[in-house]
Amino acid sequence: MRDTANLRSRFHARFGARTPAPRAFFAPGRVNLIGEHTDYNDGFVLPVALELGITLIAAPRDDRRIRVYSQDLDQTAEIDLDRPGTGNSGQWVDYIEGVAHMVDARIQRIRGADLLVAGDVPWGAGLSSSAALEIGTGFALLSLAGATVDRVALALAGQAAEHTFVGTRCGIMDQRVSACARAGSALLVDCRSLAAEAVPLPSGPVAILVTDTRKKHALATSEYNTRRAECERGVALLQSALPDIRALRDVTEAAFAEHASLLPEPILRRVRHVVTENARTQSAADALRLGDIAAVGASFLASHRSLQHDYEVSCPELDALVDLAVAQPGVYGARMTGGGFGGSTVSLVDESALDAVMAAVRDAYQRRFGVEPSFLVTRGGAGARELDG
Ligand code: GAF
Repeated sequence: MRDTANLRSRFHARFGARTPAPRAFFAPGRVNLIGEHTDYNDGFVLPVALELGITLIAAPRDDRRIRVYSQDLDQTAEIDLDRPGTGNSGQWVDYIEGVAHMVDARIQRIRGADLLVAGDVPWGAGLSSSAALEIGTGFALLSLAGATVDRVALALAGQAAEHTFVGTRCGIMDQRVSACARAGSALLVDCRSLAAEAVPLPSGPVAILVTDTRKKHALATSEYNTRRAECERGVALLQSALPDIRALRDVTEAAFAEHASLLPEPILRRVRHVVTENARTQSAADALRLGDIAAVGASFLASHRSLQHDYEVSCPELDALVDLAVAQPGVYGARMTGGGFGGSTVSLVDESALDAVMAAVRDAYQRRFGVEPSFLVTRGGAGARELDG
């Protein structure tokens, strides 16, 4: 249970007592099971929301100012909704400023608020603390304005904030799952139509183990935007033979094999990753529906190799965690999760083997990199919501 009583008293200490009492909101981080770097190619993704995320204590104001206190950083910031924000300060407040302006401009005019934010999802671990901050803030501001939150519109506002106020041309996956996840399920999202289906996670003795390299994801923004541009270049080159394609989502594995000669390196490998990852994601979702965990696990490892060699977004720490995990008895598969260049891996592990797997991975990783990885197990959390007092 989140200690909202404690957070409320910290809110009072910072902003003064309020009547009516401030409200508490929560939005989760995520771990992606499979479908990496497919979202901005109009493809498929299969993320799971974590039980961890960002909690906000929020009270409305009579003006259009947002005052926000980050408990984790012990920093305060102020935003004026009537002044165009610029963002791109490289600070946490960019996410808040961005989503507040985007919600205000695109969904509904909102009023000012005093906010306290506190997170329990680690920053820089590739688990979407930033999307949780965007979605939690947007959800709180819309709720204070009396709106019934349109969760897909909120996810799009969060994505737009990240493009304009942060400078990452991200896809929709992180915001979509933080806004819309169902507890105990993965969310299969078609990132073109934005339609989503909750796919129940195995109820049997299989755990989703997240392992943090403790290497903060470096190069993430610049390399991320480069990959996205490479995919767009791939589409433009393939359109000379396939004029009807709009995105790499439209390229089948057969069409890719037929027209691969149109693509120079490294575009060829970038496109191959996206085309094969899209196919893997859909078959992994089918396997998950059937409870075929061995097949899901096999697709994890194929995904990782493709991200490692074709998309080139892995790093030695992520590769080591994957190789160490899949060498252990009871592990069905492992892969890097999220944007890459650091962050975390996700593994499917027999519950009875969990302790032994974590001990073996911890020891070997620490010997090699001089730092202990950290672990968490998720059963799939729910999307953004208001918390009871
Ligand atoms: C980051 C982005 F924010 C997502 O949109 C997605 O592209 C992911 O990297 C890679 O799959 O988390």
